[in-house]
Amino acid sequence: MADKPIEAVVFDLDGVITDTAHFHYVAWKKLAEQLGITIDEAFNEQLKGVSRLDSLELILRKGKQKYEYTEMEKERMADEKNAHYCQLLTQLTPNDILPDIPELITSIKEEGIPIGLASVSKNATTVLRSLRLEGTFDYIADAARIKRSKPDPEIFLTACAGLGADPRHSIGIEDAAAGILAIKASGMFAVGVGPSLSGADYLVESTDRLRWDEIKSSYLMHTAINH
Ligand code: B16
Ligand code: MG
Repeated sequence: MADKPIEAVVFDLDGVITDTAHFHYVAWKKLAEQLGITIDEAFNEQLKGVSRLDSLELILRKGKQKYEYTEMEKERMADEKNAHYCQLLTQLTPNDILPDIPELITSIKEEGIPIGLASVSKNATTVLRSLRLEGTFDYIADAARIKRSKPDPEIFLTACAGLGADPRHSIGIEDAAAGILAIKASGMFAVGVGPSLSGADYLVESTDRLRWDEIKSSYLMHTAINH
């Protein structure tokens, strides 16, 4: 088995480190209702990993209102959703870090492997601060400077570049379909977290199933087969 060193592990935030997806959902649902559009949890799956304005476009398209608003009106709606989301975020505490994530981070760091964050959320630093995880990541890709949201690989490539890592020797961890596509498009090994996610190289149902030794074995097996 070819033993390629792992150069970096890059985490998604919402849905992997903590579950803010529900807060996003509550805030989008309220805005959608004001527009006479109904969204449910199943529809919300499509919004995971998708930027704020792209999420609004998907909601408007669902309500057949895609062409009814100016760019300025859409910015205002997105701001309103964000204000509500930020208000919900004030409830977030370190108890909201998803199960076994601290142990996983510790195991990776013990091996001297740098870790990065690839969240398209412009609220990522606020979320990290609430979870008391600021300073944990060696590099945080700045969502405000990312031009293309997931499934484009830009944010994962930016995180790898920031860590000085070759994406082909790095691992990405994601809970969203768009995120898995982004990791694969970047050339990284994709770890998926979620009950109904496809396309990942290694998949677990929830974060409490993430074991560093098992991820490493799967990565090594994958590189042995593919290189
Ligand atoms: P914001 P991730 C994504 O974060 C969320 O999954 C997605 O639902 C949200 O619309 C997006 O961030 C933008 O977030 O409105 O806070 O900038 O999964 O990439 O960590
Ligand atoms: Mg996510």
